[in-house]
Amino acid sequence: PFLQNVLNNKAFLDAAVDTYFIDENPHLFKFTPSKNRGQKLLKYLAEINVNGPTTPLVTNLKPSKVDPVVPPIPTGAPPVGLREVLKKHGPEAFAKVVRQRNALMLTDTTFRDAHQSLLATRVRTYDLQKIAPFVSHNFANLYSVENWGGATFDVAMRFLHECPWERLEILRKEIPNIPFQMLLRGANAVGYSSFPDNVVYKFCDLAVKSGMDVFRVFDSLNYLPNLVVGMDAVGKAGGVIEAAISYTGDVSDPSRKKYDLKYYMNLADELVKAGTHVLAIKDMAGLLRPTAAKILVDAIRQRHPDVPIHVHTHDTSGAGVASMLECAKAGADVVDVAVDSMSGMTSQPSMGAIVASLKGTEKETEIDPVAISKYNNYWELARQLYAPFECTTTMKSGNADVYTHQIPGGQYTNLQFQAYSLGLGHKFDEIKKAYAEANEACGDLVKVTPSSKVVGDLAQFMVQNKLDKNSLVERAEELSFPKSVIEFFEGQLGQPPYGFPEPLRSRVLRGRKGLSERPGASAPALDFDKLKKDLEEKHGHPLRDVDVMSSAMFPAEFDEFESFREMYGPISALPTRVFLTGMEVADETQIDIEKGKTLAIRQLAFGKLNEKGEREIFFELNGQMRSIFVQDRE
Ligand code: 3PY
Ligand code: ZN
Repeated sequence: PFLQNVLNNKAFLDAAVDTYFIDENPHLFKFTPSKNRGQKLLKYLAEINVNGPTTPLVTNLKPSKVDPVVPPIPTGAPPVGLREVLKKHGPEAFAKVVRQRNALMLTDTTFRDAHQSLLATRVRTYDLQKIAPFVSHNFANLYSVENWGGATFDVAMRFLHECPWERLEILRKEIPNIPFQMLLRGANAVGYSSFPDNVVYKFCDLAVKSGMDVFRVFDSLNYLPNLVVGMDAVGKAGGVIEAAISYTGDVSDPSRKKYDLKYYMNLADELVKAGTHVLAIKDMAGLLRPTAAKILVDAIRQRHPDVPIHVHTHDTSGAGVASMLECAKAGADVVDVAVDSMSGMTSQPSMGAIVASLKGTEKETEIDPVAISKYNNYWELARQLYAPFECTTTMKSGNADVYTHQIPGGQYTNLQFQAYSLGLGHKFDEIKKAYAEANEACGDLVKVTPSSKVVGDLAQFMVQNKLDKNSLVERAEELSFPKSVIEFFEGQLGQPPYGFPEPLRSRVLRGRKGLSERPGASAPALDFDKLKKDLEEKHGHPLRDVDVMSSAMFPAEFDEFESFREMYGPISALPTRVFLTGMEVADETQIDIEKGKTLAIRQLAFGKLNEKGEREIFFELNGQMRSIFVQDRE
């Protein structure tokens, strides 16, 4: 850069300079320090080579050697999408347009919930960015692309060593036309417990500024005060409020006393009254059978004719497509789907199947099946890169048991995997039964992050201690319960709709008084300026507000992410196979670290262990030989 700057300078070229040139043109001599990114990446690759993946791989399957192929993308601007209405006329106008459409609209969850449910949330920005322009050009009629929130936020930092905000910003550039959607855990934002209110408000504000549009706001107990904090924060930030009814039980079963139609109608009324722009039914475990879907959507449609209804489900039982078709018939405006090769089982129902099923009907979607097929091919191959995280190593099919145990999609694959990896695969059935009993012991809860963890932890505790729901209550005073269970009974998650079960609560609390109001209400506001100053001091460079927000929610994870990036450079630019499992001798890879700057890396050799317990790994970096010493921790 130095020579280019100088040699292009007119005064210099005209030789009209003397020794004052340097004094008069100091800007020409300011160099950006070499960031040494190539060397850092080599260090990362050498580290994996010697000591194995830095990201824990869940199974021993290897990433496929075949790279996903991006279908051709037209040049020029993508077609206008629904986002234009939102940006020009605001959320109310957006909701009106959605409600007026005849076609069933779709949200594509492939970028978020599908891989959260099937691949342990591990899909990287790298692979999302590549296919994003295709989505922008071919699916401009989508209601939204769900690509953020839920578990993606912390998993990005924790396991992928990438910044969640950068993901959002990058995708926004690639997809300017389609609304983006995220999952907001109410007063927990994208965390696992309540934050001070000012954190939730600022989070939503930054999210909108970074490109987020539609916020599905839920609470794991359907606790209205928690929901309202999230809704209000979204509204103030200028986002679309999509308040969610988290669905459990079975409204088609008249013998059930809890979570009946009256319960849901009442909640729907409250959410509409609190100003939701769109009403979501969030069926996180896939419990909404087709008959129940019809009853519930019908009833809400009648009562709130002007409010768009958006339904989310998981296909765990295999009845997801059937349920979504019933929703469409009953007057839902939008349903969630995932591209075929990322759909089914604990993920969302298939986009291709729903589009095909509605062809020629009143609700025919405006999505092109040929484009779906191309999109599907990309994901079929991309999914194979994430083979180490495949839920299908243990889960081979859908399973209608879900109607009994009610375990949400992502948690089901986690629990099943845990059981298998402990050699307890044959006991998984017992864990599912315990989950159902633990749920009853807690008073029959809505189960979704984080209440699902309470029930899951209690289930495992019951299996370990050979307890059923009766002996659990009998022995409660002497048991040392998991932390999440104690916090639930303390009221740290909020108040469950049918109250806390007694005498279990008193026995768990042992004389302490639980909270009876919103947990975040009493939390002191967070001082962002101070946090920013402290963090900049700690990490030795300026930070953005979004970084400070990441730290506000996940302090330890943010610190680790920062140090990791400092040490290993732009690893988010590595192709996924290389990122996960590194290179082998003679492998070559091209890495675009910024526009117009590519590094070519070839691994040359893997050295013997020296007397210091290190190995020397040899690479070629843009034609030059480099070597890295790594301590072998074996
Ligand atoms: C999450 O909170 O991450 C969920 O996906 C809940 O369904
Ligand atoms: Zn979900």
